[in-house]
Order: sequence, then C-alpha cells, then structure tokens
Amino acid sequence: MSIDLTRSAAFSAGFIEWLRGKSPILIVTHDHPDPDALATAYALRHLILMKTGQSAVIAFDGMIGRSENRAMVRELEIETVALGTLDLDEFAVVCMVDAQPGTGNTSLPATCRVDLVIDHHPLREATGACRWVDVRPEYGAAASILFEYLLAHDLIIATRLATSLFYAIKSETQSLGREWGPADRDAYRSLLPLCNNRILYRITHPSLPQGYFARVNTALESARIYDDALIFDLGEVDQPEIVAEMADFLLRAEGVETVLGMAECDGEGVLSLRTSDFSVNAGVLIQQVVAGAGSAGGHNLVAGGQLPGFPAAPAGRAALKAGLVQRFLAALGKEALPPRPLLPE
Ligand SMILES: [Mn+2]
Repeated sequence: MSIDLTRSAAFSAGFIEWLRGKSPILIVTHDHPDPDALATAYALRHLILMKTGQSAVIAFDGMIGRSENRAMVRELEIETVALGTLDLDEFAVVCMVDAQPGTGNTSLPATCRVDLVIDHHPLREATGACRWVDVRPEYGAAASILFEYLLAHDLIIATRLATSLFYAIKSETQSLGREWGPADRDAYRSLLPLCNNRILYRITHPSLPQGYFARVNTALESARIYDDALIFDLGEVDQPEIVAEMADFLLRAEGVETVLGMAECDGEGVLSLRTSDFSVNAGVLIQQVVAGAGSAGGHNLVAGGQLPGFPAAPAGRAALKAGLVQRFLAALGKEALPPRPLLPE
C-alpha cells in the first residue's frame, strides 16, 4: 500500500464530527448515475452509518439504464430513491458525490444548499462555497476516495461494499486502462480479494434487451469517419448512457482516435466524447462543440454534455446537429475532409 491516508483521514473525520446529530441526511449523485456515482454514494452512506449511527438517503434524477449498472444495483441491493419525490427543505445535510453543484448533469436545484462534495472532476468555482469539499481530479474514480475514508477509519469492508467499490473503479477506469492514478490502483488491488467473483461476473455479463442490439446497429450504421475522428448519431434513445457506451465501443475502431456520439433523450440532446489522443483534451473539446448551447464537462479522455430544449422540428434538429459536427471537426482541424462510412455501403 503506497497511499498516504493523511488527507482522507483528516477530511472524513472533520465532516463526520460536523454532521453528527444532524438529520435527515441526503446523498445526491449526478443524473443517470454510473457505477462510480452509485458505489461512492453507497460507501458514504455506510461510513456515516458506521461512525454516527445515522442513516442517509441516496437519491438521483433520471434512471439507471445500462444493463450492467442495473445488475449492480440489483445484485448489491443498493437502495435509492427518485430525487423528484423528496422535499429537499427537509434535509439537514446534503451531500453530493461524483458531481459538483450547478453542473448540467445534476438536477438538484441550484438554490439547494450542498454541504459536502466528494468528486474527481475538475474543481468548479461554485463548489468553493460548500462547507466540505474534497475534489481530487487526479483520481480516476470517486470510489477510490471513499475507499481511503473507509481505510482511514479502520472499517471492515464487507463483500457487497467491496464489490461495488471494485466494480466502480473497474468500470470507470476500464480496468485501470484509462484515466487512473496510483490511488485507484491501490484501491483496486486491495478490494479485489474482498469481492464476490460470482456477483462481479453477473454484473459484467448481464443479459441484454433486444433494444440494445438495435442501438448498436444504429451506432454502426450512422458512424462516419473523418481521418481519425468518428461521429455517430443514435437518434431518439430512452436512456442517455447508451451514447457513452457506444462511444467507448467505436473508439476501438482501427485508426480512430476521437469519437463524438450524439442522441436525443426526453427532449434533451445528449453528447459523449471519447479520445485516445493525449494531445486532445476531451473536457475542453466538448465545451467548444456545445458552444454555449448547453452544458458539458469531463476529463482529458472522457467527456459528456447535455443540450436542453432540443428542437422538436426535424429541420431544427438537423441544423443543430450540423452545427455540433461542424464545431467538432473545426476544433480538430478536419472540417474540410469528406466523411467515409465505418461500414461498407
Ligand atoms: Mn466518476
């Protein structure tokens, strides 16, 4: 173990003492939470319960769409509630994990006070107004931060908790292949022997609905390649996570280094950006693509964005999408290139 737990020990001891006796407690993740968001919330609830005896509610807006993530919640029995069903004024403490207040990927109203933020995305200025802030952009997964808190408090990490944290780090960093740091590697190695392998296998190999294969088909058929950049469009989808999943998939196409995926979900545009080119910063590039028409953010190699109020009329949609494509290609210096399809015509 090479990690220094000093920071984690001091920070977690501080907020635990602060929230002792304050209840009820809310833990919010970003909308449509991924394994990292879910495991971080789950571990934070466990930490608070073990240290103070107080329970907390985990809530988010949107849905868990991806089959692997649904299997994770089912297999590990992670209890959550819909954010929209809660009276936010009732909560004495509001915690946010794997996200920061005011970002486009959380539906928590901007007027709602957030007391504690634990995240690994680049620090936002507004987050500085929160009472407790532990933001570590050098970490591949927020779950690795929670692992350190549990370790610092000498808590036993039982099978289900270990499996959820391990799966979070595994999926978020693609098994320590992307955007990981030394802390993620330490957590991953420490958690592996504590996991239930059969549960892990059921999470990573869920059965997939027919609609999933239809999305794969749309992604492949719509994919257009401009030199080493690929763009695909899923059209209307019922869950936004599929865009990121297909972006990861298509990034594996030979010769492709950067992928932009788009779709519409519930009247909102959904963007996902992936790159394996270290001279491209996905988080910066997606801001240029969105260009004020929505919100976006991300890390060096992975980013996402939302465009609220996606035009309902076909012509409006086409114009908006053409603008996104044009700005993406221009930012990469590829706007003059003719596209070629991924699949032979
Ligand atoms: Mn995360």
